[in-house]
Amino acid sequence: MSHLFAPLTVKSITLRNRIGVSPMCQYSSEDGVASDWHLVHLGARAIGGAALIIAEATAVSAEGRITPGDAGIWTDKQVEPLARISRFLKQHGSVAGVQLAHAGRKASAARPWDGGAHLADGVGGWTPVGPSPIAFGGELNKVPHALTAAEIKQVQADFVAATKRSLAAGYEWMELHAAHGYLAHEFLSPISNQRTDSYGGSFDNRIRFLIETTRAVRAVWPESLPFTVRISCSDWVEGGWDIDQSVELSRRLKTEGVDLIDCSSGGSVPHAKIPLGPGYQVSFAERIRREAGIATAAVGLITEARQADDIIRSGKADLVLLARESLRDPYWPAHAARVLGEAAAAPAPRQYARAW
Ligand code: 536
Repeated sequence: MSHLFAPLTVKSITLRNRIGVSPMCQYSSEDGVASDWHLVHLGARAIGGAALIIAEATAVSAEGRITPGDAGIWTDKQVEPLARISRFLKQHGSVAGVQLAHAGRKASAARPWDGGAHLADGVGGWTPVGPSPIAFGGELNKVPHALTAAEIKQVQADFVAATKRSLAAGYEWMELHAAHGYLAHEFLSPISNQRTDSYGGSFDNRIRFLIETTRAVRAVWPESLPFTVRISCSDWVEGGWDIDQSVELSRRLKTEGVDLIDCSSGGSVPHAKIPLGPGYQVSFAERIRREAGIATAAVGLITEARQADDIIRSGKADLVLLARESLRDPYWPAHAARVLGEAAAAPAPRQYARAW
């Protein structure tokens, strides 16, 4: 028996295997409302056999969007189109996950196919917010408004309201986005957080925003459903956030009722030297799993069935998340099952049975 196709139970939810689709922005919403694109894109990956499908970064407020095309969950009209998608995913055996996000100082950007640079006010852009008035740099050169303590509370209230809507939309797996240089990560990293109040400076202060947000969201998200956090385990820059801090943060998050840490990296600075290569972030998932005693997901350049199976088999992570490989091959789980000699572990939908 492969390990990749062993079920995984987290709280009341059982995943049919260890393969998840990582959240990937589609920049294809209008006013944050999901479209038929999202149904087909995510639905295809449920048919392809993934156990968990985490929808793209979904903004808790309009100003928390990376681009005007981002998904959102700040108003009730956004719920039903998402509910339609989660019903479909569930019908086809997948668990529907949501990734709640606020882009912080990286907000107000053009879609990647429109160049990705910050949009000026008045031509679709707005003033982004962050812990400190420090621009990300490069093409994202807008100086963010530094959130006041009262504004921080409002953002956290937005996360709580978004969590209630996520439940109404039928999601059964929660991921808070605290990675990739977006708002929560901006508080964690000394590169973007130079506050002198209780949200900046010491490690305890820099993690305060995420810990408080986790606590507030956990209080309204059912105890019986999986609650997870994605972090960037390293900024890959001297003096930035790093894996040692990530291990300690993961221990604290565990005591807040977090069930799993999704271990990514990068995003704090435009020109980090990232040692890209197969499974380049897996060692972060391994360390956090071992040293913080919490379940982890591994993500990043995982493309081969045996590679994924080895990650699970050797206890480096509990779950693998595929991103770009899942775009190239929506049927990756079915193909991986065949490679591992377990075709029956990823059965075809009955409509496709004669082709499988
Ligand atoms: C990958 N990306 C992540 C995005 C959108 C753009 C691309 C997201 O989380 N919404 C990424 C990986 C590492 C660092 C930065 C960005």
